[in-house]
Amino acid sequence: MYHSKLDHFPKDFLWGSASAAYQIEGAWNEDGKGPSVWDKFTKIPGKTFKGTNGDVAVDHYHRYKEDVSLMAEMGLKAYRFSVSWSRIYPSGKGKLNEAGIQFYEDLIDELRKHGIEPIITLYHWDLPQALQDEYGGWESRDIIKDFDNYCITLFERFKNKVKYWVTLNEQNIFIRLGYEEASHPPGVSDRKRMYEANHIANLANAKVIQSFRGIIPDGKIGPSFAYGPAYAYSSNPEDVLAAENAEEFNNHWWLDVYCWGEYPKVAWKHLEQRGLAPTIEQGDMELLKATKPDFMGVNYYQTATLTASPLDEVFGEAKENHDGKKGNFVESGDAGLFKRKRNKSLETTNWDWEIDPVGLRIGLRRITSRYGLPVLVTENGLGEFDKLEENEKIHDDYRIDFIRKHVEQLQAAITDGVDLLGYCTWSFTDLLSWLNGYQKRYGFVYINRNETEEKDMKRMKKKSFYWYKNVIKSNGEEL
Ligand code: BGP
Repeated sequence: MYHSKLDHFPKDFLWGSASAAYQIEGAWNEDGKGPSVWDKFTKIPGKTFKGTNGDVAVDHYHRYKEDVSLMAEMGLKAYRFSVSWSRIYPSGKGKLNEAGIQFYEDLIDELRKHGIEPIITLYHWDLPQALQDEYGGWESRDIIKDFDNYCITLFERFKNKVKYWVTLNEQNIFIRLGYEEASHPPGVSDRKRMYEANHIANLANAKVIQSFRGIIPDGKIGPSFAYGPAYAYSSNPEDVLAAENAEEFNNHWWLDVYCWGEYPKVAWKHLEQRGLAPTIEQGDMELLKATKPDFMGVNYYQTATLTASPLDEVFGEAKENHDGKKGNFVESGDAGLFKRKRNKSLETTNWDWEIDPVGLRIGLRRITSRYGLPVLVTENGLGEFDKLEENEKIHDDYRIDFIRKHVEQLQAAITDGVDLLGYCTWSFTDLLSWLNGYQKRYGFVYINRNETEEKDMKRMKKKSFYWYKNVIKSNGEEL
């Protein structure tokens, strides 16, 4: 669809940026914080790039005022950050750690002081280790009440200060990588357990939305979903069907539950026949049906292009690119359903992620057509090597180009009819990439550290900082 004239971005559009506690805060054991599953997992040899962890990260815990003042200088309208559950409840439940919650209150006040809208993510993967040890974390229904209690604590404390809330960050990623691919904690590879844990996470998500309604009736809440819209590799109907399979199993499997309280029929039948469908207890579906998010949070990085896969297909071991050496793509998939192919129309980053701005528009439109909900882009950005040049200059024109092309597609999507609340880039400062160390940089602000040396962690504004500042100032008119 081409438009002869584009709509303007809405006046109150949330031009933002995002982060996650474990990736920026550091202070992993300070002021009463308990350990999280990531504190433990990253210490197991061979799990992360060069053994990196978030013990110190980019020291945001001690430098948050400096970071917020940079946000203010940029004119940021919104900042999405996550709360570390084990700072609030060091053992996941029980006694509240006042120093932990105070840190977030101070951060929120600092943001508000500068007119920046806080968007809180309640869970960005750093589960209290105590709950993993006690009952297996997401594999036990006990987590539903503990997560609810932790969220209620935050709702009560910040109900007059925070309007926008994100429940679970990328449930589809932390569940799949944690329970199928074993590359995230708890490092399990068992599909049955994955689908069970996922169902429990769905229930926890629904439960906190229910609690939220009673405490912050005029607030807005929704999950952040890692949406990779599926394309058919060719116009061969078998490939089109493969792409539909991928939408069903990789996307609707989560989105339908969030928005409609239902599992998609085709995927359910397939999993049930294989003994993989989750256990549904009395009252589960009623709870899922009773809650609906106010918006769909979308983390968008790339699309997926699929071809048909026969039942007896055997896939080579998927080798992930964690070192930024291009060309590691291995075809992977689900035998009988789909196989992922390289999309020949798209360029890739050095980490082999396909760059596809139009895919963002397609994803936003699919959500709008299927669910009719407003959308908040909660993450989008480019992880690249950056070069610190003379006089502390970082010429990240490739990042500007990436974000510009995505923002153009946002405007096209708005013109198409998508109700878009805002756009949070990933990320504001450079930070720790879970499995890729510090060299895969995403920020507008360079942090002077690398995998092996913490250095002075000086904050330096990249070229993209000034560019995004002007995008915000012109409300998206000057790209
Ligand atoms: C998303 C996560 C973020 C962030 C981002 C970039 O999946 O929600 O926390 O890490 O991806 O990913 P990576 O760090 O692997 O490049």
